[in-house]
Amino acid sequence: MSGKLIVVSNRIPTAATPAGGLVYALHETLRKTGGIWVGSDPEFHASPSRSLTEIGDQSAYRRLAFGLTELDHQTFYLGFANSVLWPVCHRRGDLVRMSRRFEQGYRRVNKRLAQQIFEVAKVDDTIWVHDYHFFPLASELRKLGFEGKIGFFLHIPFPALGDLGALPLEASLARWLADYDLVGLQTRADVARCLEMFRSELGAELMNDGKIKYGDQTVGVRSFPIGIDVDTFVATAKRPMADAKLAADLSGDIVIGVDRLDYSKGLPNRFRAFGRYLETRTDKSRRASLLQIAPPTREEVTAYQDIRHELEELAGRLNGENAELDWTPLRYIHRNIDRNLLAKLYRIARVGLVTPFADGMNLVAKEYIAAQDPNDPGVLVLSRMAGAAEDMTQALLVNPYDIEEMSEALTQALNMPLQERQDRYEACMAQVKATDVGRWSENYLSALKDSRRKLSWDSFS
Ligand code: GDG
Repeated sequence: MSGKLIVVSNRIPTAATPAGGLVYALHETLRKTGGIWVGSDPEFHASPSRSLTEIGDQSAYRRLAFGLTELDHQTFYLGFANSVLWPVCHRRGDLVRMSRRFEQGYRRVNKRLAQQIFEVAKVDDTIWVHDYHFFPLASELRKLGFEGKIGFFLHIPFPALGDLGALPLEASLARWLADYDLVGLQTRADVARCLEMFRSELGAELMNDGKIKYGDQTVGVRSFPIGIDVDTFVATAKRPMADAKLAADLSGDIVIGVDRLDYSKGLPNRFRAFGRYLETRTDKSRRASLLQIAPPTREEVTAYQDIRHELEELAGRLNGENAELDWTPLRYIHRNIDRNLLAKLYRIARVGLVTPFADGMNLVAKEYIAAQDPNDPGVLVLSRMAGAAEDMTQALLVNPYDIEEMSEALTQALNMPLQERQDRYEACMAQVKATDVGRWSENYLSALKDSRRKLSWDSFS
């Protein structure tokens, strides 16, 4: 890469070495390449300045923050990004909330951010834009005259053609994405949907090398399945739990679920399936318990308040009906748990239960596998609708709408012989290693480097 790398994501990490998969991977990438990370920092929300604000005293790369006004927060972030785009991409058109103000806010923030980035970008710089908050960013940068490379990576599912109808007419994903050099998606199924959109909405032509041709330009569309920082996670999970009392309290058959409390994650059906498992188990003396960690997210959006209430009611009922004086079948924790502890909890759990209705990839599935003891691994029960299921086919794949099937999968997982558990674990672990997040960012950036947006004349002959 000749110029510098500029990474754009919704939130910018404020800690010197950020914890957590994606953020950590981008940090590592920038640490090696140098460059700039641009993202929003709530500290600057009250009084956003016109230009980006330098934060921290990073040596390897710079961090530049943008602020959002309260109106931006309501319309761009809670509104268009999380009450229109998120539900559309997760096949929940029924949860879309429409408002012209949302759309205006989304455009305003993207336009302003493009201007702010344009002030610091040089033509040989490479800009890597992350996620649905910033679909129009390349279009806005091109309008300002930026001709350098701009890549996009979508972390969530690419919507089906039919679902795109729920977007306002002027919000054309096809036109927005056509201004990038490379559109990276999580799965091959996402790529197929994206190509179909380009073909049908822009009449774009699919070329032999997987690119699309639109006017005199081309756009690469490829899948780059994201993963985790495998070595660090394996090492963390292996270390013994410091709290001996906690370790003792967690003995027995633990089934674990870890998800932001989001309606896309299928939590109510997971609770129902666990309840069904408890009802149908033949050995009533066996006391499996479900440990569900579900930290809050986007609490100002009504749909998130609704899912929280639904889950609290289900949790109360499940424990009311099944608990014994000395046994609580469901432990539901609506708080953030420390990442090191999380790794160890995965390791002691006999089953990892990952049952979203729709999910770009789902890193929890990969974390659960990476945390297992290869000599005595637990079993991953994974929704077919998660991006992770495209390659992790040796997990116990389930339909997240089918309570009975999930309950049967739990029974199968809790009774699975060691050899089968090891075979499945090894197959899944091979996939987890193949998609290590360090390689993911290298692969993406090398594909972006090789991409070429403008068609040269000889391509027309
Ligand atoms: C989006 C896409 C895609 C969760 N609770 C706690 C906690 N977590 C961590 C997990 C995991 C991460 O959050 C969640 O990642 P997922 O991939 O499962 O889901 P999303 O947040 O929806 O992420 C998704 C991803 O982007 C990456 O491209 O895979 O499809 O929706 O790392 O461990 N971490 C800690 N405490 C918690 O309580 N420390």
